[in-house]
Amino acid sequence: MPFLRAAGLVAAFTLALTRGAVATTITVNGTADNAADDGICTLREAIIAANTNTASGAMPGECAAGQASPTVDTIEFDISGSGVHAIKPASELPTITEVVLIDGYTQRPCATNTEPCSRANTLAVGDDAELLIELDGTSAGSSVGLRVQASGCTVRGLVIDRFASDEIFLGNFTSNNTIAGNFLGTDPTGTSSPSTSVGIEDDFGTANTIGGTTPAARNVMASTSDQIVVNDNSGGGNDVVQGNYLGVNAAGTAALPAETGVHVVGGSVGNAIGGSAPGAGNVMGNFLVGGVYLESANDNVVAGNLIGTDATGTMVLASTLEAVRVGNGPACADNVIGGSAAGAGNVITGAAIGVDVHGGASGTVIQGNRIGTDLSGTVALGNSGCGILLESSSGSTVGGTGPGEGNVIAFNGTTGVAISTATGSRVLGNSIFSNGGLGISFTSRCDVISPPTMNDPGDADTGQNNLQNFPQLAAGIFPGGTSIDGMLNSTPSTTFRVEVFANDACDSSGNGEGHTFVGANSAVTTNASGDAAFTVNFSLTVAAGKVLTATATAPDGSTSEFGPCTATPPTTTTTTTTSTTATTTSMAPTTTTSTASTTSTTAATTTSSTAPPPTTTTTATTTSTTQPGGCATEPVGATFVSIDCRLDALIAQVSGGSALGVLQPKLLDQIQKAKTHKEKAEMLCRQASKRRTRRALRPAINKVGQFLRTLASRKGHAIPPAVRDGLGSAADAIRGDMQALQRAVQCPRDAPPA
Ligand SMILES: [Ca+2]
Ligand SMILES: [Ca+2]
Ligand SMILES: [Ca+2]
Repeated sequence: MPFLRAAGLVAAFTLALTRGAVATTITVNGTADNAADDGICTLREAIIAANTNTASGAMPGECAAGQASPTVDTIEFDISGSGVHAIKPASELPTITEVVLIDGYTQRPCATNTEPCSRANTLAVGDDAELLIELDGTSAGSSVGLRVQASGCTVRGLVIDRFASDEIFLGNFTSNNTIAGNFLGTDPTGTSSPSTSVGIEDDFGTANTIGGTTPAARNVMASTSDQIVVNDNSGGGNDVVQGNYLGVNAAGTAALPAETGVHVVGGSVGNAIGGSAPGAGNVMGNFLVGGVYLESANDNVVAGNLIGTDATGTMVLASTLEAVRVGNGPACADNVIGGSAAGAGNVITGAAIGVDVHGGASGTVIQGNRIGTDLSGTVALGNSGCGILLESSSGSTVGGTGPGEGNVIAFNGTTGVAISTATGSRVLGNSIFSNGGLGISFTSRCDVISPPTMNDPGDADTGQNNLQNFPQLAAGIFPGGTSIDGMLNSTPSTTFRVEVFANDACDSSGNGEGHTFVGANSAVTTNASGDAAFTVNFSLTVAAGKVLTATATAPDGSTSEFGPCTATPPTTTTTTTTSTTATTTSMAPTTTTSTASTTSTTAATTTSSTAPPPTTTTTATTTSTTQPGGCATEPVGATFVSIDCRLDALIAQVSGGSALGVLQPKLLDQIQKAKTHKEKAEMLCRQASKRRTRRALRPAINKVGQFLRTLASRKGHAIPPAVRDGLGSAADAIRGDMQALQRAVQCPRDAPPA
């Protein structure tokens, strides 16, 4: 039965019928590799018979003569005996030069199935194909398994392994070939890989199909090299790679070796790696360099794939540097990772960096993916470092403003979207949450959590995304509703897009992530001083209790980091602090000098019936000040929680402090650095390193000291006294509590989980 799925083959077959030619079936009936008139039709003889349209000999059992192209000859198998039959060529088999269908599924009988006992996969998840013909390259020298130098061919139902060069090579200017339903580089059961070579090299081919959307079309492939190389520097392309299992066993449950899943090189254009249709996605369970590596390749689409997981997309199998790599070479433009259509998003995990765009890549579009989660977007499958790293590249788009364009970027170890040296990188409409560090960060480091990049007045600074300033939302607890006001200071007389996101809680950095996109204002225009007051109206009602964050995007596409969270409302998880006088409920800034007995115990729950943990009590003379807004209800004391909240409030005050004049950026920088050092100390405490925590608190205390000295300086006296005193007393109280904490801290008890 000819294999009719490939359009080119249908055309050839139809043409053959109209000419009245009868397609020849050439039946291989032995595993030998010779060519002799001995009554055995070997695979070597069969390929020659199909190529030359000449019988291999006169004796019964020899290969029949093929028909001239475009008639499609069929090579079938009927080798006596049960089980897997290994054909071990002693040298490379003849190059296939005329259209042919090689069908391993014709072999019979076998032990486990009724006839036809060799059969294609029937499973949507996993692969139960029964393959009984193995081409084993052990004795073939530096050979290719099957070299195809014809168009419209189909190779299916074979195991091809252990060839030194490629298992299958699709030669120059071939087209419309289909390689489907094979195990390449694996053993016949698809449970291990004995191979070290490229699985399929598609060299300058056009419109070749590797796999397909049906279960029967799936190839299972593994080896220590690239699985599929699409190399089209002579203008080929438009190849389709779908439904395959790459670097994963046939069951789809365990990693097998792979250097890359699919490696597209040489200016190859318009290839589809997966797709949005059911069954189109490939599973790339494991890879050393990348599940997909687009190198000097343009206009390719990578969609619907499970990259780094098992075949269910719920378990991480890979553990490598990059899951998707885009870049290198002179041209790597306009590639699309994911897409807005249903089913177009990829699951991307199992790496230190989910997607790495680098090497001068331009116009890369990353949309609709799950980067660090399963397909539902809720189960944590985080990459160990960044979700996305945008290195030397330009004009990338992460997410978008249309339906389905946003990515979920969550549970990654450090930064959600790291922008290293890239310019004009849009990050819009995504759901970014529960990453270890910032949601968006101007950083080149994916191995560490980087601190927020501070705004500069007028935003004249340069760097990745021009170090775009972030917006500042109205301070205080968001009361719930459908809009919020804010301020942006950036390039004068320029129109920005401000996006607002709702979150359950503030990121530990204070500059949040963005869980749920709630609204945008694309007409935020700065005045000649670079200032713009804005209102963002939401597309939905946001409940009280959410904290909000915002980004700004410049006309060239450069998106900022997330700005500071609005203040966090009081939570039911209380922080207990014994304090004699420091707790006040006034909303107005008040200063109370007291001898506060502070303790380092935290996070006692009201329902606990066990005795509280032993506390270390220290007595410190501090000047405690309640903060306006969000910290009004926070207990004041020497705890990370309290200090964090009060630092946030102070940062908010300084950020919006037009009365601070020329000192504003300096003061902001000092207090933000204090916060950054505090974060580091808190993180170290969380890691139970008390000694390092205490040491890390020192620069935090020093920065607050610098802040106080700046306020007290000659220039500081230009600040209205009420403002200066308010800031000074708040900072002094924070410093006192930091010092108390430094003396008495207990780790990790004093640092609740981030
Ligand atoms: Ca023979
Ligand atoms: Ca022929
Ligand atoms: Ca800036």
